[in-house]
Amino acid sequence: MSVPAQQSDRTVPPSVDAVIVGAGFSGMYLLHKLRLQGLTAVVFEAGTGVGGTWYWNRYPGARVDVESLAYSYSFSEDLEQEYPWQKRYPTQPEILKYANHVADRFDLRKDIVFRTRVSGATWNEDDRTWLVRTEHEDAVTARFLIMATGCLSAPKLPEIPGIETFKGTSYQTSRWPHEQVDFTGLRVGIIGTGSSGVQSIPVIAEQAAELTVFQRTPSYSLPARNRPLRDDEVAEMRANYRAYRQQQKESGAGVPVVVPTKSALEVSDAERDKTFEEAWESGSLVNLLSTYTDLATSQEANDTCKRWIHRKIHEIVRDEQTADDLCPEYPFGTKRPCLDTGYFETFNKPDVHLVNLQRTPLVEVTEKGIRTAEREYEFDVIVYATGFDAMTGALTNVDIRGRDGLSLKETWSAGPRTYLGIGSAGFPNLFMITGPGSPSVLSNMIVSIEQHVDWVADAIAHLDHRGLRTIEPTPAAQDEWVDHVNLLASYTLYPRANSWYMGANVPGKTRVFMPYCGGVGEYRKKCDDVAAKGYEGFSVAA
Ligand code: NA7
Repeated sequence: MSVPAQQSDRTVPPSVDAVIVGAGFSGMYLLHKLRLQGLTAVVFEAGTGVGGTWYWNRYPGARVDVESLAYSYSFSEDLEQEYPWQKRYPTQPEILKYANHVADRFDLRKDIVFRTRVSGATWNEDDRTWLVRTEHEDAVTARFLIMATGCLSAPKLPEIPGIETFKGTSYQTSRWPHEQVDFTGLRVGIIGTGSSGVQSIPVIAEQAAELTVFQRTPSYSLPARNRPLRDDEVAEMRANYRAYRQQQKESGAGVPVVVPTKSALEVSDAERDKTFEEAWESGSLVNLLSTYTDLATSQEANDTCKRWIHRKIHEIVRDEQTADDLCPEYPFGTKRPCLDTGYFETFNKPDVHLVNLQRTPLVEVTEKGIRTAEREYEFDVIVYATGFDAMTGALTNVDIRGRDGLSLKETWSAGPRTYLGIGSAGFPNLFMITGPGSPSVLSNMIVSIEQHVDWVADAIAHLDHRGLRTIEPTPAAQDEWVDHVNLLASYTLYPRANSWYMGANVPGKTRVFMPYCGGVGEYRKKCDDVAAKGYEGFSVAA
């Protein structure tokens, strides 16, 4: 693995065609794609290396839950054919290695300015450019501003008093140190049981003398059944990659599955149990989510799956009360389900304890540890696995000012408003990669990223070929799209859970379902159709 560039000479060009914010999987592919189109671009990246999510989330056990052969770029057949994925579900270091490989292979680093956070951007109507500012006082003029900032990149600490008073060591999963953290012999408390908690808890429990898990909402989780990839399956995928990529593009979640044809309510209990068991054994989230046509839309159908998973949890976890506490009540799939390696089993260890915060609420962090309504727990280490200001946080944290000084943050105060999750009215030549209103987090992110990057690059080419200078959603098209996204969500059970999809994990954030839930295949058709009709719904001007 190459060492991420430590730029000694920070070269920031005064003017480029495109400023790209973020050097994760979106930013890297964007840079490559725009360069191929003959455009100049600079990427600003807050970290010291590429990889985005996979650069920051270094917590123990961090792992992707889409299979490596599917969670990888498709834009280069050579890359596809040569990259030696080893595991079905790679760990964070393995994915970061891939990101670094891509950066080297396509010589990306020379146009990436590391350790530099973009602080603001202002649209200048006179010369129709963005003026982009960074925390280091850089100022760059660009025709296009492209936010490749990721959906889960603005971390969220819990809103609990006293965090700063704790005298032990604190870690946040999404800002984990680059050095190895050793928990051996330590008393550890962890707050949060989303994916980051579910993945890290079994690993921390291996080392810690005692681990106490503070759970506000339990997660649905399936065993990942990770394993080394076999040579024959890699060879088969490589031989069929083009057809597979096409299936990904046409699928619901960017991962091809057998499309269900039956309602969960029209089959016998025995048949349903068998189907759920097979999906559970397969170690694939999408397999379980796609067992029946109506798991996402019918409470009754969903309840069958919920009850089945509750049974599984009770089979694994020996202590009855702990098992009860680990069983989620919201509909399966309406908060992001997890893939785990020994998560529920970890609660059978004598030195692992679960505190159900719904019964005994968290009161404060103290000098010594954590106090709940019942008692104080003493720790050497507290781990915050408390998630993100998802989907909008990384966008609204940058002071983006569009036409007439319009603030993106203020415009979105009652929930994000976009057209296709790509642009927002009042913000010309601003593009978002996997923005709210697109399938994004409900899909294999790399499939959605590539689709957006290709679409944005094509839109820029469309303008350039015609001597046009600006593109911006019309308010009418945006309103219609927002209504459509909301309507689709209203047909589902998603709004019934307090999830980060709904912004419900951030106090004060408007509760609205942010991703487009119609599937990546349908969504792609819509985007292609918009482009084919000369960017219908956008005003395009000279
Ligand atoms: P998540 O899934 O948002 O999980 C955060 C967890 O932290 C979740 O269990 C929260 O409970 C909990 N949390 C947050 N604030 C508090 C407070 N104040 N008190 C107690 N508990 C709290 O983030 P992750 O990093 O685990 O995963 C993010 C995504 O990464 C994941 O969905 C995958 O797509 C990969 P809550 O559920 O809000 O009650």
